[in-house]
Amino acid sequence: MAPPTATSTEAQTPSATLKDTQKQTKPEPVDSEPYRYEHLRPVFTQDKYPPLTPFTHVDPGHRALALPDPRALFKGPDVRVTELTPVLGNEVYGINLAKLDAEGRDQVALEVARRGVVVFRDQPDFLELGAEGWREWGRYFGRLHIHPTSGHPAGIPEMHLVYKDADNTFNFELQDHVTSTSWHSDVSYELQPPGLTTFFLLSTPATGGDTLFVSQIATLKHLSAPFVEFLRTLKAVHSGVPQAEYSRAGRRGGTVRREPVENVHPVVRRHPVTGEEALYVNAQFTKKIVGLKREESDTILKFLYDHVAKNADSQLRVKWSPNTVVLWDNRVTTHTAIVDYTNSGERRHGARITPQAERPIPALETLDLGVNKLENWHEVWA
Ligand SMILES: O=C(O)CCC(=O)C(=O)O
Ligand SMILES: [Fe+2]
Repeated sequence: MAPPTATSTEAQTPSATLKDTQKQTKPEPVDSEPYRYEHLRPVFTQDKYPPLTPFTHVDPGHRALALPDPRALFKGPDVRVTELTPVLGNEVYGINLAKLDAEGRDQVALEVARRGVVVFRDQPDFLELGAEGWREWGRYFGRLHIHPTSGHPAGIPEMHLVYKDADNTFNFELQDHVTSTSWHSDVSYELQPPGLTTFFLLSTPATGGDTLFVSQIATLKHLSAPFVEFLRTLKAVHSGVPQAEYSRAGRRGGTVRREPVENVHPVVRRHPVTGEEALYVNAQFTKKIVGLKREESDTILKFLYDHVAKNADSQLRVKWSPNTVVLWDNRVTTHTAIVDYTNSGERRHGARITPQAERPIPALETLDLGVNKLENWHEVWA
């Protein structure tokens, strides 16, 4: 028997789809209140800074190792710690970051090194610290980095901002890309890139705007022993040039505060405190494996970037809620923003404090990073 057919009336006037209904009922974003963090919106001053100079980094995580219990802070009676995935990330309730003494901060540094990412909930005091408090917090963990191109709040150049609302986008320009995903380790082009990094949202969309992390210790562990052995022998160029050119082209406020640099880092680095080995290349800043032919370098880097992007079993997606402060270790993780809240017109306003750490330590002790760091890689690349 033939299946029942729709009547001609039904065929001509289909009922409204769910999408149509949502179009009619979706509320307009309302932002009538004065914005509480107006003074922390990004400015793009034309200040100029000299090149960064080398310094000796002493990692506070080392000091925690000398304590009778290096994790005592996380075992307090009111503290709740949840491992968010087996390989990466803890969520912590019951510790007030703004009130920690030196021993507490040292233990935080060690915990972030151990777990890659630590999500501290309920931190209203931290959000209210203000410029001096945030600087003092960051300086405890290393020399504060001033970003060469990004926006910062007026008078606080040590604070890198991400900002998006219905009318403005700084740092999240999708342009002609099919996704906002852009895996990176922050400013890895510096000779001494960041270690423990602090990030918090001053304004959080109701849903969306999560941050995605990957453990580069875990991604490395997924690779075969002979391949890892080969990777340990390699070093790669990380470049700040495209980022500076992007600004010089008139975008993101057109700011280039410091001339861009390129530095060579080991493809596999060793964490100075935990001793763990981590893959240290990222799609945003790593340009070339030194000494390989262009096609060899491109193929290996593409494989590694795909591996990182696809490895859900090494990833963690952090959902933001108001008063959350997230600390990550840029030496052993990479991350990407997720810009999926564009239709709501909601504001997302994030602030990062970025202490620099040691020059990356090669996992292979004998790997020579070179005095002439760039080894004419441009000649090969051009
Ligand atoms: O907005 C985010 O979720 C991450 C932004 C980011 O990558 C950064 O500030 O380092
Ligand atoms: Fe970042």
